[in-house]
Amino acid sequence: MFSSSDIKQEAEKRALDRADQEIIGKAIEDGIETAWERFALQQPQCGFGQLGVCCNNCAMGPCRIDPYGGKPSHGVCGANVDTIVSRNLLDDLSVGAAAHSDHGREVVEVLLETAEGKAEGYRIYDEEKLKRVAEEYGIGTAGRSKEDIAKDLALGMLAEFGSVKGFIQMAERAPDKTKAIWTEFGITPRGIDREIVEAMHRVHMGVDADFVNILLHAMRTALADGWGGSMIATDCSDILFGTPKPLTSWANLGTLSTDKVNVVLHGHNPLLSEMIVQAAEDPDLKKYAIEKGAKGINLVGMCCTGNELLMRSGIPIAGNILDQELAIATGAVEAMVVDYQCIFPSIPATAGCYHTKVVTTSRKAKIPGTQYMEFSAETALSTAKEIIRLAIDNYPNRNPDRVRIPGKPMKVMAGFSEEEIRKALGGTYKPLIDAIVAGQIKGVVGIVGCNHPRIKQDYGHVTLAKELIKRNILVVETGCAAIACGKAGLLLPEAAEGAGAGLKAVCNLLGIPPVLHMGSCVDNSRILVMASMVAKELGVGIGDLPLGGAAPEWYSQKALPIGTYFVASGVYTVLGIPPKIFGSKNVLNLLTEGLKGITNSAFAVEPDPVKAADLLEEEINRKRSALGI
Ligand code: XCC
Ligand code: SF4
Repeated sequence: MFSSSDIKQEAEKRALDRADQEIIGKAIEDGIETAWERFALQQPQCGFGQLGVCCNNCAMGPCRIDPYGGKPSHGVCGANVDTIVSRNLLDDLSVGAAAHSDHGREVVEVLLETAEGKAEGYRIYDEEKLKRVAEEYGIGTAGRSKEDIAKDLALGMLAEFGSVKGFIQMAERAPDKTKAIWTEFGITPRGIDREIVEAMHRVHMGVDADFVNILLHAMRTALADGWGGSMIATDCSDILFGTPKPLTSWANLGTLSTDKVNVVLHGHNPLLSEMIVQAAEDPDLKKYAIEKGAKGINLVGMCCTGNELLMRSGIPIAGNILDQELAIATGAVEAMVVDYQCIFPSIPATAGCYHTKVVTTSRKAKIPGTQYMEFSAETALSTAKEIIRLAIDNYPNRNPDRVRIPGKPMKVMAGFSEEEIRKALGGTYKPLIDAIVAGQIKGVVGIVGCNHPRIKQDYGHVTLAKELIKRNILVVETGCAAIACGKAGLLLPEAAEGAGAGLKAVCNLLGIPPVLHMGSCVDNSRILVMASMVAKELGVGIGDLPLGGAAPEWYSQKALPIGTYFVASGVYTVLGIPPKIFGSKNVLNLLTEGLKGITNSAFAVEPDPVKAADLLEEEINRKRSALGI
C-alpha cells in the first residue's frame, strides 16, 4: 500500500508521539491492518448517520430524514428530525452510562465478596476511605470490623442501582446550588439502573417524542453515571486497592521490554489486573520466567485499566486506545489481557501475525479467536497466576528478528486523587482558591476522553493542554487524554517551564506538573468531587466556578455521559469531534446555547485545539468576572 519513502510521512500523519510513529511504520511494513486502514476504508462515512438523522429503532425503519428540509421529513411512525436526533443521542449516551456503571457494580460486588471472605487475593486496603464513605451512607463505623462496615456499604451501594429510595447518596456531595438546579429541572438522578432503563423505554417507538424532554432525561441519566456509577467505581476501587498517591513511572510503547515477558493489561476494570500485579510478584512465577530464558516479568497497562494500575501501583503505561494494535505489532508482547470496553475486536487477528496470545476474561466480553480465562472473585488470584504462566510459556515463541521496541519511555508523574491534591495544598482548597482569586491561576480545565482516527493521535490533547497551561490554566486529566500528555512529557514538574508565570510559580512551589493525571474515565468523578469541594468552600454552585471541560479526540459512547454530566453539573465543555446532532437545529441550539440558561454552561464543538483553548479561556474569564475576580 505504501512505498517505503511514504511510510515515515504516513506515520507522522497518524500520530504525534515518536514511539508510536516508529511502530506505525513497522505495522505498515509488516502489512498489519490497523484502525487507521479500516477508517480509510470506511470513507466517505454515511452523511445521514453523521448528522444523526437516521433512525433504526424499529422494524418499520430504517428511516432517514432529508437534512436539507425536504422530503422525507418524518419517519414511518411520524417522528420528526428533532425526535430522531435527540433520541439517538439519548440511546448512545445511555450505552455509555451503562458501561461505566456496570463496571462500578462489579467493583461493589467484589467489595461485598471481600467483606464476606469469599474473594481470593482481595482485602480492604483503604480503611480510612471505607469509613469516610460509610459515614456518608449513614453506616455506623465505631467499634465495628472493617469487613462488617464494608458489607453494609456494599449493600448500600448496590441499592443505588435500583430506585428504592429515589435518590443517589453520592450525588449529595454536590453543592446545594447545583442540586437546586437539578431539582428545579427535574433531573436529579433517582437510581443508576432506573435512569438507564427509563432511557431505553423512552427511545422505544412511540414513547418520548419531545426533544426537550428527551434531552433533560439524557442529563439525568448522565448525572446518574457521573455522581453514581462512576463515582462508586472510583471509591470502591480506592477502598479495595488504595487511594492513589503521587508517584513516578513511565509511558509509551518503549515501556515494553526486550528481554522480559511482556504482559499488556488492557480495558477498564482493575479487578483482575490488580490480581495480575500481585501474581507477577510470585517468586515461583519469577523463577519460572527465568527458566524460560527471560530476565523477568514486565507488566504494562493500556487504556483505563492501565490508568488504574499506573495511578495506584506505578505500573508503566504503554499507550492509549490506538496503541492496542501497535503494542502487538512490536512483536514483543507475550500476552494481552483484556477485560472490557475499548477492546478492538480486531486484536486476535493482529496477534495472529505474531506470537501474542490475547486473553479475554469477562463473561460479558468474549472475542472469537482469543483464549478465554474466566475471571471471578473467588478464584481471581489463581486465574491471574495462570495467565502469567501462559504468558511465560509463550516467551520462547517470540521471534527476536521481528521485534522492534521504540526508543526510550517518557517519565510521568501520576496519582493525583482528589484527596492527594487537597493534601498537597495543606488540607483545604483555600490555597488554590487564593491563587485563582489572585489570578496566578485563572481557572481549571479537565481534558478527558479518547483518541479518534480522524485526528492525529494525541495532537488534540497535547496541543490543547499546552495552550491552556501557557494561559495559566491548570489542567487535570483522565483517560486516554492523560496518557497522551504522559507520552508528550506534560505530566512532569519540568513541564511547568511551558506554563505561564503564575501557574509555573505554583507548580514549582508544590513540585507538581501543570497537567495532573487524575485517573481513568470513571475517575472523572474525582474532578466532580474536587469541583464540588471548591464550590462549597466558596458557597457557590459548580456552574459559578472558572472551570472548563474538553474532549478533543473522543470516540466512545461513554464520552457522551461524561460531557453531559460535566455540563449538567455546570462545567462548559468543548468537544473536538462533532456529536451526531447537527441534523437538528433545535437539538444543537439547546445543547450549545439553551442550556446556559439552566446550568450556566453548555457544549461547544471546536475541532481546532487552539481555538478550543480560546473558547475555554473566554468562558473562564466570563465566570471570573461574574464572581468579581
Ligand atoms: Fe476508551 Fe477509557 Fe476513551 Fe480511552 S478514554 S478510548 S473510553 S480507554 Ni476513557
Ligand atoms: Fe422509523 Fe419511527 Fe421506527 Fe424510527 S421509530 S425506525 S423513525 S418508524
